[in-house]
Amino acid sequence: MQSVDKASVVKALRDLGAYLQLNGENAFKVRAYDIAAERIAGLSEELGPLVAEKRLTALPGIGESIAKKIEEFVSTGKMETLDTIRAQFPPKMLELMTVPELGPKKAKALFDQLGVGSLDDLERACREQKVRGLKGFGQKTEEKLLAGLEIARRAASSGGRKRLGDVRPQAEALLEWVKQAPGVIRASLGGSVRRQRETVADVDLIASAADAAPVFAHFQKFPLVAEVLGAGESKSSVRLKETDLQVDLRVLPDEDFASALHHFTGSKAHHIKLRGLALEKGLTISEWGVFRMKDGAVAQAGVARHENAEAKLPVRTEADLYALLGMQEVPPELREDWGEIEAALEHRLPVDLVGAQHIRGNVHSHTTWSDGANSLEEMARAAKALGFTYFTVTEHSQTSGYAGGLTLDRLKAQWDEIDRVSETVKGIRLLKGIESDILEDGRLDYPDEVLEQLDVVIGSIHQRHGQDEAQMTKRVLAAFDNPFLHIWGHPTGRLINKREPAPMRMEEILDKAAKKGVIVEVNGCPDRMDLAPEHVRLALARGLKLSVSTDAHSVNELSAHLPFALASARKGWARVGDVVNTLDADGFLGALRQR
Ligand code: DGT
Ligand code: CA
Ligand code: ZN
Repeated sequence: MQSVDKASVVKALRDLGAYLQLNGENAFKVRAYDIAAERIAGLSEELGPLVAEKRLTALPGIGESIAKKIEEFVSTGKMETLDTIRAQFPPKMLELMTVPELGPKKAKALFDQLGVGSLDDLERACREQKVRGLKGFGQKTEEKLLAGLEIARRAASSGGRKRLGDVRPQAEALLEWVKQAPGVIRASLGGSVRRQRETVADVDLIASAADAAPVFAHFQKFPLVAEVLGAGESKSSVRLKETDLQVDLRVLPDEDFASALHHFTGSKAHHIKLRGLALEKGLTISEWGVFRMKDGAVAQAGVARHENAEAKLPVRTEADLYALLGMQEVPPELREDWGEIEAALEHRLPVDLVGAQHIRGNVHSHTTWSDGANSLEEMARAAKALGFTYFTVTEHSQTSGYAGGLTLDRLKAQWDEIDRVSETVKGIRLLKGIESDILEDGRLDYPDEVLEQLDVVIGSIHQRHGQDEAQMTKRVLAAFDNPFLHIWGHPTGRLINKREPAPMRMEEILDKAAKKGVIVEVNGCPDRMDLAPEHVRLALARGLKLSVSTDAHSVNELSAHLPFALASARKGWARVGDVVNTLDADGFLGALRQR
């Protein structure tokens, strides 16, 4: 007998189910393979003896015919039915099934009519606009498939973690939906989304109501639900269309809401440390609430046991929970066990983390002068409507020709336009800026006498990301020697789930930024969120100032990007005073010139 592990049996069954689906096999038959796969995956005993003793069919969900196939696979390492059906398709055919919005029928149609047999094929067919011509597809489907394709690729390259920027809009829409459910008293997002992690595996929602059933019924009717994955007494899970996101909703009586919200917000590391502390104080914390333990129970176990719990303590809010431990309330973004528990015990957690209400000016934005979608006037009016008191235009510089970078002549023509728009749009101050490339050797993209005339100079790396750590570090350090550089833009150049941060000796670079008075950007483009929180902390530890920037390329991004910059900054413990664009325009310009 071959030794075949459970995981390969599970995969064989799942693959066979998927191929049968492609071939239009009926849903019950397909589902039977999925059920069998799940059953095997969840087995606590070894597969070998089960097969040898012909006990497979005794497992619920495994019938005669599937049992035979498993036996064949375990004893020969092959499953003939699977091999036969697999041979009918290109080797990467099943990749296609990971694209949200692409069901088996559509996948089969694409294969039959266009020969699409992999993600790459699909991308090509969409880009060449061949898909829209097929019966039942159309231009909209083609666009959705392209978007879904990117999600599938990212998921494959990131172990299934999705970018916060892709997830949050749906998560928030679903929260609003749940708040409308009958009987809901309180509801909140939890988990990594609430903690503003840059990537998330799934979404956690917590709600309180006297009766959970009608809340779950409403939840499952959310228009974007693709599939209901499970429904228990206190938890229901769904998978959403477009993003392929899983969402877990928990519904509890209102008196348990705060402790459940706290539990399902995490992080796990934060909880582990907190629970240890609680035990020392004779308390146990769990998803069920906070309990005082019977006398002597602490010494006895070191492990919390329910039978040792005496009284459940009232926890109306998360602040109550922290107060029971003699601590400051820890904001969700900070709950990562990055030192926040120690700080909260000593009451030295920052109470003035930067928030949207503190941001007075928009920094870093593009218009149709380079690669933006809206005119300068439209951007200025939108920024004003959002309550910004100043707006910095920072187009790309000449080397970034691909992004409409401004030649010297165009830059000067743009200054005239800025003056003209300043005349027509009153009540917001327009600042003349540039996002200059940091060239390969660290020079900026215009001569000093031009840079000198600008209000705001951001220096960013856009090309040659592939330099090694030594070259990249040298390049950035050299850029800081230019006295006209004010802000270091999207410092690491990473694109979340797409491009790794450029290799560089960050601490050495931040040391020099501190010495030279260079301000570090926290870029709010959801692909970037750059600096990341851990680097924000390193910067703040050196007394550096931050610019919380939108990098808006359209009117919409002026408001849509700010929360992501704030998320990264807050998660890195940034306070109001650490951020230069919480100052008014004169204060901001003054801060840039302290170097
Ligand atoms: P994710 O989903 O990987 O992006 O990150 P989270 O933090 O949302 O993790 P998730 O969804 O697995 O669980 C949500 C929260 O539930 C987590 O942050 C803390 C709590 N939790 C889950 N599993 C455990 C556990 O084994 N022990 C403790 N203490 N808490 C847990
Ligand atoms: Ca989660
Ligand atoms: Zn840029």
